[in-house]
Amino acid sequence: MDGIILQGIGSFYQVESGQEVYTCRAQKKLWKVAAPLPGDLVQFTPGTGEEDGWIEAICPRRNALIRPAVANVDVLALVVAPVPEPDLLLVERLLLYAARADIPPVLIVNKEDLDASLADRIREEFTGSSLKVYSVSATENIGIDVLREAFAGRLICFAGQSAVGKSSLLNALCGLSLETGGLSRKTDRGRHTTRRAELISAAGMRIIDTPGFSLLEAMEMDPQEMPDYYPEYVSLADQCRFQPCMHDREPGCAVRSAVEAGTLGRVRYERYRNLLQEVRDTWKERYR
Ligand SMILES: Nc1nc2c(ncn2[C@@H]2O[C@H](COP(=O)(O)OP(=O)(O)OP(=O)(O)O)[C@@H](O)[C@H]2O)c(=O)[nH]1
Ligand SMILES: [Mg+2]
Ligand SMILES: [Zn+2]
Repeated sequence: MDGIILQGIGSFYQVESGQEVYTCRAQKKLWKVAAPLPGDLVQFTPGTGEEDGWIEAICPRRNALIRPAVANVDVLALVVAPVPEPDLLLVERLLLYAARADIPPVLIVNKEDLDASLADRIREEFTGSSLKVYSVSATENIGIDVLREAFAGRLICFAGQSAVGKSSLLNALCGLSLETGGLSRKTDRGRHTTRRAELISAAGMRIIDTPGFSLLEAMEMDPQEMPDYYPEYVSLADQCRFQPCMHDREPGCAVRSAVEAGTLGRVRYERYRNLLQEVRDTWKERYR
């Protein structure tokens, strides 16, 4: 039978097919290629009561991410909020991962009720980029209809720090009551309420809720690729004096001129340069 993996729990996987959810194990030969992920389309034989069901094959993936570990998503929805303190460098890294995996991203600024200015601040940082920024509140039901419309019929993956409200958004969107958690009083960080990535189909939407995280390992990639993952830089690149241009310190760089002129966001550009430096350092370390 054909199905889609909803989640993995230890060595068991929940596979949805039609209206049913089956519990299956994965054959070792699959593991050798890649661990099965939520969003994977699979062929499986359901269990019989006494015997476990088995996943026999994973269909070729359209795309996959390492963090969060998911496959075949249509949109990566990055969630931030005024509390916990937003980590926009984390957002920038996730955008880079998404671009590299060829997954279109959107940004959801949740908890609008606590600070309505955060979304505008972020929009300004992304001046000149086509990143869609939604301003919403999961608990006050602000902007949820707009999201529902944008998400209909697509597989959405939520990602972001713990306690920004990913599960709360899912609840608001689909009328569910997944567990949500507050902030730890000691650290002002999230409590990591969601423990594993889970694909949920409800109310005509398919959303993967994922556990919050705050760190990403340094990206291992050829620094030359970096400018390709910033769409608004790609469209200016042929106007740069040097070809190819890394938009770093090269004289006559059209991207830097646009930042100086205010048509591209300065804060994002600064994060780009910092990430570029990091990618270069990691690459050098590896090929020393
Ligand atoms: N004021 C306000 N609080 C919200 C909003 N949305 C969520 N919260 C609160 O934020 C806290 C964290 O929400 P969760 O939905 O558990 O956050 P999460 O991103 O799923 O967190 P992890 O599962 O730990 O990654 C809870 O106390 C929610 O009630 C909002 O729009 N406004
Ligand atoms: Mg959660
Ligand atoms: Zn340039």
